[in-house]
Amino acid sequence: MTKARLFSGMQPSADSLQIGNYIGALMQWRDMQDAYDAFFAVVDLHAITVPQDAAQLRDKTRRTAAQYIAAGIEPDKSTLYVQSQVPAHAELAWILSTLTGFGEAQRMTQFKDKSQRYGADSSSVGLFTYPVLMAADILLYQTKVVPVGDDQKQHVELTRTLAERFNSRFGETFQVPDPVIQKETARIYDLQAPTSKMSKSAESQAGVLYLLDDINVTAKKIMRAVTDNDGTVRYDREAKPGVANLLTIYAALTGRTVESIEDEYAGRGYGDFKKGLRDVVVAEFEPVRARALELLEDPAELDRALAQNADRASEAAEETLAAVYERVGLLRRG
Ligand code: ATP
Ligand code: LTN
Repeated sequence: MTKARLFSGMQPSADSLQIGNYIGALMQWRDMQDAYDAFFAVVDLHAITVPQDAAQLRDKTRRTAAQYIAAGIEPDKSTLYVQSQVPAHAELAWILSTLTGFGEAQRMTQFKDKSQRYGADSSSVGLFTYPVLMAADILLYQTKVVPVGDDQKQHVELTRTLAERFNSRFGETFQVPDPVIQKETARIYDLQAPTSKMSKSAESQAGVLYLLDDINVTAKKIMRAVTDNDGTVRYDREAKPGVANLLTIYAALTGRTVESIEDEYAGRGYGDFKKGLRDVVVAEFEPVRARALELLEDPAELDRALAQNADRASEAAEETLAAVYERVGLLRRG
């Protein structure tokens, strides 16, 4: 039986991924890659919807790919590649943009958030059409399953709408994908501001646990995490967001229940709890960091693996794109 297709991606928007990307995305991708025919892209064309430095973008792209591999995404098993190396993404995005309503795109909340952050005048049309490119990513591969955080749910809904619209206008062409929304328990918050989502491009790095940080830096950030004055290790997202967040990380990395961790630290202070968490995070990160840095020492080899995977992706993508061109009525080159 052929496996169902899975697609997901991350933007190369920082030198290092953070623990939220690891728990909320990479760990799940790793677990799903056996059951699905999985495609994981480093979406550099999405990253340039906001200004990037050219040399840094290239570096961040390699670093992101190296961290995918170091976290257990296997390039021989999954198709792990760089989006811009498969031109079909941009080509399909153009066609889908002609089927997307202006108002429909305007309703996308991520655009509203980001354009507010950068100011309406310096927001590009590319930022506006970002979700259409994301739809192209997904639809090119006849994707069935799209694991994403809930912030991306609206984009996957738009993708479904565009697939259905194309299919009804031009004939059955695209698989209509289903989002697989990560559990709330996989959502990680900033250690210094535990009501804001942890983000790799956050302004302050003090509350962000980066995969590639020096282990001592990671340890310090954990020991300095914001808690409260109550002194009991208990999960209460509303009243004790700092402690709840640390418990979430602890449970996600160990596979233990929050209750068993609460029991273990009952009657002990936050210092002990943080030390325990520090040991868990350091043990998890150390090999991943070492492997990523090792991969980055040989960029030519990494580039070769990515190119091979891009060839595999192109093959699958071209099949869909040819069908699309045919149905839309673009004249084939003779
Ligand atoms: P940026 O700051 O560039 O927006 P980010 O760190 O918020 O980056 P994304 O690139 O938007 O992350 O997301 C990549 C993947 O990681 C997505 O699947 C997203 O749901 C997941 N993810 C990001 N941050 C978290 C978090 N704090 N908790 C859980 N999952 C997260
Ligand atoms: N927009 C997503 C990244 C992304 C993606 C995709 C995720 C681009 N294309 C296709 C799933 C499927 C983000 O910012 N997390």
